[in-house]
Amino acid sequence: MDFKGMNEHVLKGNVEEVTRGTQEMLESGAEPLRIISEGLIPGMNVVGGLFKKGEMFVPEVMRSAKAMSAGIALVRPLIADSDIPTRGTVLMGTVRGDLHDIGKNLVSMMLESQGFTVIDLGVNITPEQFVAAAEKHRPQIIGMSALLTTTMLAMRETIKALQEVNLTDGIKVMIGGAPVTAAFAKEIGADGYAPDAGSAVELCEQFVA
Ligand code: B1M
Repeated sequence: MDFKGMNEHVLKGNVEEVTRGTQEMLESGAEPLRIISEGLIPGMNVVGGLFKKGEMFVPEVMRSAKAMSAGIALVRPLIADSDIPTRGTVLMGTVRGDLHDIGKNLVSMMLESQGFTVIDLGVNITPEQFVAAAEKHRPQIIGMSALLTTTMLAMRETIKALQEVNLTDGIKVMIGGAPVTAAFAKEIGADGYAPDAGSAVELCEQFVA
């Protein structure tokens, strides 16, 4: 399989073919980083664009992300961590009281596919947990997701908690989730709001530019 074929299989969410193609490429001596940058990521780039235009939907995007992840899982052990170029670290979590994680996971997968390192804290993350993790990992970006009109209020508290220990000085805060709006982001002092996974990638790219 060539890189173009691999791009197509990622786009189609073909886990088996991406796995087979990655193995085949590794056996024929292809450089692991090239498999990621030329075989896997360009396919996911197309997915991101189509999703943003409403021409691809959540289940298909998840399938493509799974296919890409299957390839990356095979290549990753062959690459020293220091060799993997990262565009920045994003600390990600669903806020306190909220258990919805499908959108957050999708955003995380899209960010990883675009070269960001994502530290996913999971769901029901308290302001204190966000602060502790930010102190430990010193990310460039903190991402918060909320799907409930009640739990989105925890975003304000989390930002306050981060501000109290001066963590918002060097770290950008991105928020998202169905009930969240750009106006709400502005009101609570977030640095940005993304309505979907594609926009979240674009926003993070702007943050680290
Ligand atoms: Co719940 N739920 N749910 N739910 N659920 C909603 C959100 C709801 C709108 C359904 C409804 O009533 N019509 C409603 C919220 C009403 C409101 O507050 N306005 C609701 C409710 C009420 C509840 C419970 C309270 C129900 C109950 O128990 N009585 C309960 C709450 C549990 C809790 O969290 N404490 C509950 C539970 C659940 C399940 C566990 C059953 C399940 C979650 C499973 C899981 O996530 N693992 C669930 C689901 C699946 C939904 C719906 C049906 C689908 C959500 C989803 O995954 N969408 C949802 C109704 C709906 O939205 N149609 C609903 C797909 C996902 C890809 O989209 O999450 O919007 P979304 O993510 C998008 C963008 O928002 C954005 O990018 C993503 C990709 O484009 N985005 C970000 C998201 N996070 C981002 C972060 C970013 C940037 C962008 O930066 C950091």
